[in-house]
Amino acid sequence: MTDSTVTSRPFDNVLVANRGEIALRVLRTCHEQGLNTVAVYSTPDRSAPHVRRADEAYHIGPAEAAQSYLDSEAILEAARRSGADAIHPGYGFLSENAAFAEACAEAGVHFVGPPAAAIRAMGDKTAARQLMKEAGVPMAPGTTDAVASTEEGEEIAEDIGYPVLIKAAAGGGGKGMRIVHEPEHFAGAMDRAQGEAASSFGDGRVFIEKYIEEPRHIEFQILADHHGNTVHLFERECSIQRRHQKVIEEAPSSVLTPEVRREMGEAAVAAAESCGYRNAGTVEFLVDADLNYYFMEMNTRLQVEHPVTEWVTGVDLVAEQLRVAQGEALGYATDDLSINGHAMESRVYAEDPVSNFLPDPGPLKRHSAPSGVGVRVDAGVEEGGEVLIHYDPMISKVTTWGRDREAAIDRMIRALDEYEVASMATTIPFCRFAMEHEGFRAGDFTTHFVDEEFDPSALQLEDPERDELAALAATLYYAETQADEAPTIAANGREDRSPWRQRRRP
Ligand code: MV4
Repeated sequence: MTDSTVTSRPFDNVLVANRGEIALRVLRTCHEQGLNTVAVYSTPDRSAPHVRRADEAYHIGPAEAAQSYLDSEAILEAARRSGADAIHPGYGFLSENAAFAEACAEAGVHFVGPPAAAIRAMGDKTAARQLMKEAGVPMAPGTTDAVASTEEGEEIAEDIGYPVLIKAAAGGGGKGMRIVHEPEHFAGAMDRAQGEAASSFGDGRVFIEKYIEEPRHIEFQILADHHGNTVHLFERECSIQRRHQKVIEEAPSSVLTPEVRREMGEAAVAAAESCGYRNAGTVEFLVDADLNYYFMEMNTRLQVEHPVTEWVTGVDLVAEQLRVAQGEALGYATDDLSINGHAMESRVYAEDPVSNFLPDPGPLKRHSAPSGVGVRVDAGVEEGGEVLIHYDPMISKVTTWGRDREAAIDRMIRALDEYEVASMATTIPFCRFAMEHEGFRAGDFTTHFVDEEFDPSALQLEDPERDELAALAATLYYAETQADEAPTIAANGREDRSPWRQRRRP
């Protein structure tokens, strides 16, 4: 059954409404498909790699995202001037903005993503839970409607049993969420949750869920075409998070049994079909120690961590998004796919793990990314470039593939050790800490890993100032001597060829 809405008209000119690594990622697949590409850029991004890499580029406004990458009019104007017949939103910015998806349709430009209705349905967490209930998708016990009063909320919490979570209906990603352990704290928590929801989302509605203790975050990649085919591409484990920001992801999860994987995959497909989903999306679940799984949210966009799924399935998710948006059928089912090996991803943020992951944006004086067999780096900045204060401080994503989880982890350690970044602190030492952490290596961890297992003092990093000096000294050193002298021998006996590496002292 083909959607009446879709008109199968191939693209030849795609505008990428984003910046950084995801813009480059989408441009690469477009160029591989011989498509003409259009970039948009804010003033400080004038000489950014994505601008140079696109066939043409349009300035859309000043640094502030609201006047540039979030300005749908400016982006649609660029589409009109470039004759773009499709817009790929990437992730973040306008990627989950239903009004933008509609504005694209009105402008006769394909929005490479789901229908506006699906974005809206999954954007409202109570509407999403209502649909999951009808679709029989397991959820944490709780309400599917907003709670009308504190009294009603207290009754429901009694029924569910403490601890409970009060969540914002318009929320997501942890914003507007309150854990309540005792009845006497409920009323206060409800007030604060409603207040925060109203201020953050302009919608003070909240709902209640049973609090799942020590959960893991496991999500399923979905692809749905306009011909009634919805498939899943297995799961990603994303439990290593700090303040609801993922730092390390992997595929597959080390804890799912084939049976639970099959069940969760079917639940994810049912979740997508329940809202008429099309294109690429992700269904997030919480999984407890007994492998009970509960629908949490559905992300209606391509995810940052999509490369780990690409590694283990061999599927280019952006290519599939473009094929689906051009009206093509997927042409395969989940059973035609299989998980090959294991993939790991480390997010390299310009953040200082020693000082509570404080952002550390600024000029990137030294940037030499690792490569080699089984290593992929999606970087959005380059040496001599800058990590701008206006946007997410992600420098790159390092993904490694191994025939099994241990091989992928050991390859990640090699890659992180090879990575040279100077003039700012990064999350590389934290990712290295995790890769060596006994519990992580054993696959025994939850969403509480960072809070419970990570103590910054364990890193004992070289101080950045000394690093800076070392980097400049090394630049001069190599310039003068071209490294023909014998290298210095570090404390662990290993040749310390370059002081740039932000590794932990042994
Ligand atoms: C939960 C939960 C426990 N029980 N819901 C956090 C953000 C949003 N994705 C939902 N989140 C949670 N919802 C119930 N019923 C725990 C979290 C949670 C969490 C989830 C995934 C990954 C990291 C997390 C960190 C804190 C809380």
